[in-house]
Amino acid sequence: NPSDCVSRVRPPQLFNSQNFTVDLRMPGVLPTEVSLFIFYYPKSTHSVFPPSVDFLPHASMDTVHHMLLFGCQTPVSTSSYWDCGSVQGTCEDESSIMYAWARNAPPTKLPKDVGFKVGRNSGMSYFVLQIHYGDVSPFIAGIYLLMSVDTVILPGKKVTNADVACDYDSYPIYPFAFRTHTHSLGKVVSGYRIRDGKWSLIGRQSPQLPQAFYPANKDVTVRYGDTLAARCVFSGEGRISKTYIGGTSNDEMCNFYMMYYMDSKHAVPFMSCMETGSKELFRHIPAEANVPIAV
Ligand code: IYT
Ligand code: CU
Ligand code: CU
Repeated sequence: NPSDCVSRVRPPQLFNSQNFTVDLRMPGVLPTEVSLFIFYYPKSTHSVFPPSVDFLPHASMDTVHHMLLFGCQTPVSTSSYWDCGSVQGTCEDESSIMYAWARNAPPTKLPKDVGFKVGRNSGMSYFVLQIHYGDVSPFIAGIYLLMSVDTVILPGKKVTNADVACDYDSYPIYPFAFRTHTHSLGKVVSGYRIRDGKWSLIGRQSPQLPQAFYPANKDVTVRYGDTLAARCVFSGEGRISKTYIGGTSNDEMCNFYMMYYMDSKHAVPFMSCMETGSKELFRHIPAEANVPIAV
């Protein structure tokens, strides 16, 4: 189904001589799993292909797993290349596989003086080269925000914890940076992954220090079934009335941001958690989460 393909404009290539070299480069093309390239072969019926074919991969092509060359009369698209996801749209009419290159196999040479009939009148005016990429795993970054929506800080009370936790139910993420945010009453904010009851620190910082992104604990990755949790420790000292979550500087906020990367196939650019963590769960939070960071 060609409409599933993203076609990109690139001038078609015409081959006029018996011997030719095709230099296939894909500037600015992020390889998806399958890409198709089209070549028009206008020569007369009696041309044969391939006279001799070699596949010389460029350094940037080392993700290519295999390539299939089809010959046909009517390609599904006449723009010169398109990405097809898993769709194998090549030709409207019947296509013939003419050649295959595999990553770890040397190109097959046809016997001497043997070739495929191609060109005008042969039913094979077009070549469509299908490239299957092997390990295509660009990563996409995203933000996971844990925030409290219901914390109330009592005036004069030395310690109030804002606890937030959610079950993680998406594809694996790899946190690499974290940022904390409170207003003036926040003493320390910590973020954790809980797996099989074990708490692992992703990051811990004073929100009174510059609220930049700091490096996260790289060993802690997050996958389906884990729980993400954050605690903000506040002090109500100096206040004469209750402090609520809100937008002004007299209000408070409890935010733990996690910057992560994840496989682009499942990329989710933003996720958040606003659930109040249960007392029972937070009974097991490591003691460090309660230790204010001196500024
Ligand atoms: C109530 C609260 O905690 N607000 C935070 C987090 C937040 C950010 C965004 C909540 C929502 C958002 O759409 I964007 I809903 C808050 O405002 N944090 C600030 C802003 O992100 C600038 C901060 O500095 O972290
Ligand atoms: Cu393959
Ligand atoms: Cu704020």
